[in-house]
Amino acid sequence: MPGIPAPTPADKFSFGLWTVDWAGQDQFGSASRPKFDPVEVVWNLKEIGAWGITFHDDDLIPFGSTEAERGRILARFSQALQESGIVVEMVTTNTFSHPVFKDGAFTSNDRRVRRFGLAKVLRNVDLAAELGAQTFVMWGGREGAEYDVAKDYFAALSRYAEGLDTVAQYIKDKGYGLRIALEPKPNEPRGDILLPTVGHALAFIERLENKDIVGLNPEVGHEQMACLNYTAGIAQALWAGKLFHIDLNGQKSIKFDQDLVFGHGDLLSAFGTVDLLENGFPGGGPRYDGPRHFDYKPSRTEDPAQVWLTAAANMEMYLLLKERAQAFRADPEVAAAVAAAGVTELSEPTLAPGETLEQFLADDSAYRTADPDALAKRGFGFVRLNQLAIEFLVGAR
Ligand code: GLT
Ligand code: MN
Ligand code: MN
Repeated sequence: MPGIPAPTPADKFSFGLWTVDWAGQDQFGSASRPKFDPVEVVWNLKEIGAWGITFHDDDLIPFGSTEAERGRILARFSQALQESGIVVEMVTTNTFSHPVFKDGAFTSNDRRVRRFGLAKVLRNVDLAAELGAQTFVMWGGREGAEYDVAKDYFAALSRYAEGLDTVAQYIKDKGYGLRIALEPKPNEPRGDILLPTVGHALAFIERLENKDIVGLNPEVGHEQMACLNYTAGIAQALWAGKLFHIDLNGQKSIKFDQDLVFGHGDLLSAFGTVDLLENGFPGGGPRYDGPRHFDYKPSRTEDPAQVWLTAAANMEMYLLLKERAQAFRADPEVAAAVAAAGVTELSEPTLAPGETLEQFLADDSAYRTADPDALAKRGFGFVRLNQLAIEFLVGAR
């Protein structure tokens, strides 16, 4: 077995400032450790082999800071970025913490709040562009409702689209090289959140005027909270040309958002995710080459020094799974099992090259003389193939 892999900047691992800097406050308890200085976070990330950092406006510049304070904080932070070589690949806006956003930002029933939220986001777009980010994530955690009678869902979706199109138009007008990535989540903090899953968000994007620069930032735990398959979700986003960014973490089944270390939830699913990200679709197709971004929370039980071990654990999990997924795909026995299972046969179009619908209907062998009972006799061997994957995953091969 290979040893513990060490991350390098080429792996493009990035972390949210709000992840390693989470002080452990939750619904039932106060902070269990102090917050770090953002400059210290930059240097610690550098130290453990990360490549990038991401943040919400308010993570770095406390809500309500004066212009002078904002300038001082940004100058200091930018200097640390420059000296360390850590890049800001993504920026996002906090439209969920301040009570003004208790009924959402873009979809609040209060129009004044919607205008405030939109202005806060546009201001942050400028900052994202200034720092050279490529992706602008929008997680609408407060865009939702607890009570169906309290929200006009048609109007809410219309206002959501209006807000997003306005931001996207602003990005285009300014000539910024940014793309918006929507982050779905089914619930928490709202009882129900709009755009709850990858599928809902993909369908919503199609209705936007500026859909060309709007895609997705799916998070492992958020799909799993909805009992969905993350790998299948990002696969569909890739198929649609909309996988702009990813949030990797761990979640154990349908419960509150756990934000565990990547791979510390459903390990087999994490293997499938890394296999797709690193090896692509078995029959070829679009690839994801963006940042491997971790959106997890160092458990409340960990002390400040242990926080960095938890951050390193995300990267280690990814690299271990990458090595295992590559070994799996390189194995001749696996290749034979993949072929026997028909996995690669699925890439072959159902109609022959140039075959017309008329010719197809005239082909008796397709239906009239076909023997479905004989076709049904084929065993696919999916279980054997999955067992092989697990043998690689646990290091038995
Ligand atoms: C918040 C949320 C995350 C999102 C962040 C981006 S904020 O921590 O739980 O999933 O990615 O806004
Ligand atoms: Mn989460
Ligand atoms: Mn996230």
